[in-house]
Amino acid sequence: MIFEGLPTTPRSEELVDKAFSRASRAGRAKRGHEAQESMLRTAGNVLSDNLENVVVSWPDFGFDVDPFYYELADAIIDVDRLRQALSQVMWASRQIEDLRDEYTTKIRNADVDGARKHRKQAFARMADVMDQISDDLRYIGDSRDQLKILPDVRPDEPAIVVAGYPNVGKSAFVNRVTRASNEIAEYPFTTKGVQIGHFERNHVRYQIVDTPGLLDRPATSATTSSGRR
Ligand SMILES: Nc1nc2c(ncn2[C@@H]2O[C@H](COP(=O)(O)OP(=O)(O)OP(=O)(O)O)[C@@H](O)[C@H]2O)c(=O)[nH]1
Ligand SMILES: [Mg+2]
Repeated sequence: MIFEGLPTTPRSEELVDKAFSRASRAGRAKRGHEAQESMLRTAGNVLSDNLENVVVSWPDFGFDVDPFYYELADAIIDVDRLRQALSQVMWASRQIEDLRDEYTTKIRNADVDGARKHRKQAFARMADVMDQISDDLRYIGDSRDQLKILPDVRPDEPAIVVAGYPNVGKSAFVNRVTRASNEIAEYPFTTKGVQIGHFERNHVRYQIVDTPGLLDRPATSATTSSGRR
């Protein structure tokens, strides 16, 4: 499934902590200008690399995402908002690289005291960029957590959806025609999520989808019903 392998998304503060602590370790190994430059490059690289990794771990919604998964994702999260967040994070990654390069030059052209001031100013500006994308990173992380658990439906294979009233034997039927062992019980609302099984007939692979029982009333009253036939 296209969203299955998405890695966890770091938070802004988490990345800033990681970048600045790596930077101070790098700085301790050196003296004077070299220490400041090394700190700056380390922090800049950690931030820009991690941000870029967040963005490239996602498929391109314009090209790589099948319309089925695009619509499914859009029913759960706001795909436009997600794409905006991803482009903001890419922007931030570039912005931090620019700051790294701009301040590297400044450090090289300054005296030792000035070099330290420039490095501090660069860190403050990087932290500011990270602050500006903290909501975007959070939105990307939440989206990832929700999309990652979508069922593995192949848009190019025929699918049969078994839907109906609770406790009528949907799961029992799906288990009989596939090798699935979905939970079967003598009370309603046994099946909670969507389960996918497969069978083959005349060399065609079919997907068969077991679903939770449906009632023609809202789910809130369904879950409070007594559960006896
Ligand atoms: N007599 C009889 N009982 C069946 C048959 N199929 C299923 N059952 C029983 O009906 C009960 C419900 O079966 P499930 O397969 O869990 O029903 P379901 O539609 O998946 O139920 P939910 O997931 O809760 O909506 C179980 O006790 C099954 O053993 C059948 O063909 N005949
Ligand atoms: Mg069931």
